Amino acid sequence: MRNVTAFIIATIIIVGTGYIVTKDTGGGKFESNKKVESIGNVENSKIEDSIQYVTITARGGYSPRQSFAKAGIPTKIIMKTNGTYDCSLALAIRSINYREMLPNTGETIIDIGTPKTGDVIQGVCSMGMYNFAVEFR
Ligand SMILES: [Cu+2]
Repeated sequence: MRNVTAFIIATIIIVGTGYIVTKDTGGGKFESNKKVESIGNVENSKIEDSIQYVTITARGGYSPRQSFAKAGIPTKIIMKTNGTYDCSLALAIRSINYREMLPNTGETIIDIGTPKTGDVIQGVCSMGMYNFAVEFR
């Protein structure tokens, strides 16, 4: 298990480096923490006890791929998996130095602090082929 984990981390680092150079061709209109015009109209967040939760499902990619949430509120991302066995489990959110393997089934809560207006949180799988972005407005 330790070897597998090391391999995945190495993959993330190698692929992640290439990703920075080549950029994303699928949805690549956004960059982390830079102001963008708009990256979609899906709102997948709820506020409970003054904390905003943004829910992203990981299975064969991330859903919704592009969504928005409110700026200025302490925010956590809930990564949901349910029988997920593809590489969307190997998640990196570079702007907060997050790199983890999600469980095959479960919910993983990631604290992203309090985003400012225009911030974009971008997650990417270890191979760089799946991604999601949440814009804070
Ligand atoms: Cu992948």
